[in-house]
Amino acid sequence: MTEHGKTPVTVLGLGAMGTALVEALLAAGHPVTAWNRTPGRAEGVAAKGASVASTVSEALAANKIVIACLLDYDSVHEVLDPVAAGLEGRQLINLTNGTPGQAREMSAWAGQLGAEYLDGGIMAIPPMIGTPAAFIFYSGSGSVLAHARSALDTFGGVKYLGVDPGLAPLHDIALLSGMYGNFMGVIQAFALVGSAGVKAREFAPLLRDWLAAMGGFLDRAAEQIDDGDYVTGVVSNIAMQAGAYPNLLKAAEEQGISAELLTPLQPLMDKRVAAGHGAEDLIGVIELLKK
Ligand code: FVH
Repeated sequence: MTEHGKTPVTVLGLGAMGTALVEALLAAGHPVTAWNRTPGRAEGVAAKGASVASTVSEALAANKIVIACLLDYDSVHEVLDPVAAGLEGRQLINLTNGTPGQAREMSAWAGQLGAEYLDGGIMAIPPMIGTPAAFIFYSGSGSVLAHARSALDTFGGVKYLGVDPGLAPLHDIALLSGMYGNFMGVIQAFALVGSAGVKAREFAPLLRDWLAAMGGFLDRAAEQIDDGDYVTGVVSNIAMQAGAYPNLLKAAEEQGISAELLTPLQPLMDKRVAAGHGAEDLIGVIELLKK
């Protein structure tokens, strides 16, 4: 810690996100040592006060807290494997997007090298870093979180999920799954009305209001899942929905639009109905996803 109570941090990776993280740290007064594979990308943060390490070893030696924000876990290993001994005594915080399995593997690997490990899933795009809209899921070593807390607070909200390092990427990927599912429906809706010459700008308010109204189903779905009861109080059962859903596919075909974003749901609905669950809510399909 500096005489001003600021925690010094090393950041590996100066892509769009790594740069935003460094800028947030610098703005809050934390000394930063940064390293990037392509040295030219460090010029911007150097001008703002970061020390630039010319090698990964130098970056690791500079500070106890080491944040990695690289493209993927393979690139983290590519960067750290050749200098693995330098991780001894370090607190590695990996904010690179990955899977729960990758996070658990990296935690075990870091542990064998004498490093503590905290994984993180960033729920923000680079311009959101440092604003109240950003938050990051963390899981793994609670003592790393405690030690690095003032630095991590500069990025946005901190949501700690427990000691299993896989929990942060699990929650990250779950939120992204919800987001991409939403995107798929939105893309399909715009394509469909667009095929009839309706301007996207004209249609957007209708879609926004409709999705906001439908968003209310989420808490009810959570109750049904936790209670394992997909029948009580059902208004629009899956048998009815499975019967109407082909119209979404046919309408796309009629309009000359691909229905490939929508097609996977139909066989799941049909399967659930065929298994005698036609009186249930659509959410019962979740049972078919469990392997
Ligand atoms: N940007 C976003 O909107 C999302 C928001 C949520 C979190 N993601 C994840 O954050 C990680 C970094 O993303 P990024 O936006 O910084 O990505 P890029 O701008 O493409 O920068 C990639 C950095 O990784 C370095 N790199 C790639 N491969 C290697 C390698 N084999 N060895 C060493 N470094 C490597 C790259 O270096 P360079 O190309 O400049 O030399 C950049 O520093 C990511 O997991 C997102 O999923 C971002």
